[in-house]
Amino acid sequence: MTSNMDKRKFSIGVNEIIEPGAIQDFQQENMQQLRQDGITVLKGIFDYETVKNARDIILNNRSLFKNTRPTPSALHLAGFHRFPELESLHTLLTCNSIILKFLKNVVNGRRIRSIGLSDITINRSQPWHKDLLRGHYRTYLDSESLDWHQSSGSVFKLLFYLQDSASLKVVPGSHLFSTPLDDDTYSEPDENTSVLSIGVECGDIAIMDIRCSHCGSPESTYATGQWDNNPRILISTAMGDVSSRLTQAMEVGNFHRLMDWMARNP
Ligand SMILES: O=C(O)CCC(=O)C(=O)O
Ligand SMILES: [Fe+2]
Repeated sequence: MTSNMDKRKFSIGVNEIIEPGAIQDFQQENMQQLRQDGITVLKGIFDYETVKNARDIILNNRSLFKNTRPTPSALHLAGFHRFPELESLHTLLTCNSIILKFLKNVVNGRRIRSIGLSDITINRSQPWHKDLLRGHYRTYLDSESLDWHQSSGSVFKLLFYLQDSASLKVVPGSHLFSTPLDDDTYSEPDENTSVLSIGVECGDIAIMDIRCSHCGSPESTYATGQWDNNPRILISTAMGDVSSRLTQAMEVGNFHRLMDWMARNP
């Protein structure tokens, strides 16, 4: 881990250090950003010990992961919440009171739940895409479930980087551009599109509308072996409004995609 991270002091749960009224403001600003750009960052949700512990658990269970990229140190486990060794890392996100309170506000007070779309990646590159079901799986999303005009959104990705990171790039507002899901090239920005780089410090949680176009690091970042000994780790999962058609459609389609991922990576 970076020395920068070692030096950081956390006094978080945010609840303990911010007045109740101020929490509202903090969430209000994040909520507006999520609606407008399709992404926001909740600062300092987890402390250093929690991040360090999560890294240790993941690195001690590397045998559960699959190498699905050219770089030998690149590892991925789809549906990690199903493994007892890693399940506590899922509930860390899905049961966190600040994250839950925020998401509940975003969906106008309705109940939210996770949908089975969870991943842990280690040193793994990620080209431009949306987290919606794409390619062959896009047929699970019909016009009733996927509404590009609904600014508030109903399914969100929670991204927990286990080190300071600036790998994530998004096209702000792209959650509201109707985009074909046949092929990820439609999600790539052209030279006239502005791209936002999302910097996070370890302990922060990025919350992204799953309709938002985004990418992570290129393969070249990891190919040199520079991160072999101090790997870059990302935990993510998705949560959605229980009453939303998109929540249901994503859950069904992702289940089939996950079964295919397992068949490809026995
Ligand atoms: O590697 C990154 O920063 C992006 C990861 C990503 O696309 C995702 O978790 O959905
Ligand atoms: Fe993604």
